[in-house]
Amino acid sequence: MKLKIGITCYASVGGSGVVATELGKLLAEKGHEIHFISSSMPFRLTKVYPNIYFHEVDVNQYSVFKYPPYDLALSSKMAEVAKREKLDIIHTHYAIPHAVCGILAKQMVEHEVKIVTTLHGTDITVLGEDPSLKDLIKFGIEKSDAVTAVSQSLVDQTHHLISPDKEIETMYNFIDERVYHKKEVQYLKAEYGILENEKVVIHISNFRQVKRVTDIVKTFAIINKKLQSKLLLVGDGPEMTVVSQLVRELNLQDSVLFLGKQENVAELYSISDLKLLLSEKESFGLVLLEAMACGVPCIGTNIGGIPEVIEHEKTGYICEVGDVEEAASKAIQLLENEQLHHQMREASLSAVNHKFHSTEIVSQYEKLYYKLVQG
Ligand code: GMT
Repeated sequence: MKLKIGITCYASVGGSGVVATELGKLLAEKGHEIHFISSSMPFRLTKVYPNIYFHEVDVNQYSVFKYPPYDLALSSKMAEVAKREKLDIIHTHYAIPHAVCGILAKQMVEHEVKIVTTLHGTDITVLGEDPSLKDLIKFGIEKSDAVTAVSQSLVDQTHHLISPDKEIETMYNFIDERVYHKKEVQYLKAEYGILENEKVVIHISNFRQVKRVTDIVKTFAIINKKLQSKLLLVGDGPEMTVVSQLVRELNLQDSVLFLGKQENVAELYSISDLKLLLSEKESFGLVLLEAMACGVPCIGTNIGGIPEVIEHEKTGYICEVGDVEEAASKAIQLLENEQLHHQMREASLSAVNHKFHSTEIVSQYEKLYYKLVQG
């Protein structure tokens, strides 16, 4: 039996939107009918699929509204699509407002539609700390028919911070292996002015404070003293000014390349030797998986879901938050030892191909949907 599934996510750039869109695409490839319901077309939805539909939420700008009521417009659109298309499932990504909107929509629909909510991280670890939202998030979780979270750590944090009376299942994130793999683009090194023998360290993020990009620069400064190297900083965000100032202060302008937001990051990983993610909050760290799939070992911090993605001393290293000396020492150890680098590269590829393989994760979601629909 093929299912009709509505998916609501943040359509703009961001890990939760990426995972939701990739899930929709792979479910469509398995024959299910997918209806994206969101404010704009999910940015990864670049190809035509005959069984994927997009329903845009249009917000009424009526003058009596001080704030345009997006949440109500979304709930109403979810209900409209669910009724017309006879959806079996609405899968909402991110608790606020999506899960709550899904629950409202469910009540407006006459047939039985099941709400699945996936928690992605900041919806719990940041918004869950706001007393004005905590009970609403708890409501969204408890009233969903099933709830998943992208790491065991996020499951634990949700119970700790919100205490919902609900079972939450861990379903790891995944990537499309057809997109993320090592590509033969070594010529790019020369095009970026990187010497053949230079080691390349990469960081990709939205440059928010939680990502501690200044720690990335400080770590790289230590690496750069010991090894001929370049740092690729990919992405943009609020911390960019502070980061570029630090690069100047440390006199690293010739060794740090600011690449801004980039689409084809598999090419950039393909010329990289090491990935750094030194965040203070991170429920999973999708960028780690992207790097690992391209054969790049990672160093990350001992927080959130990162230790579930990087296996310490096997696929990379785990360091304490803020300990840039330790991160740099591990990086140097790894970059100087070709055999160790090869072992960690192979172990990373194997983790992506087994523990985090898209086929496995998508079938976990499918099983959950069938369990709900078939009772
Ligand atoms: O802060 C971000 O990186 C964006 C955020 C999002 O909503 O897309 O990412 C969260 O969800 C991703 C997909 O599940 C996870 O890989 C990120 O670790 C998580 N971010 C945080 O927990 C800070």
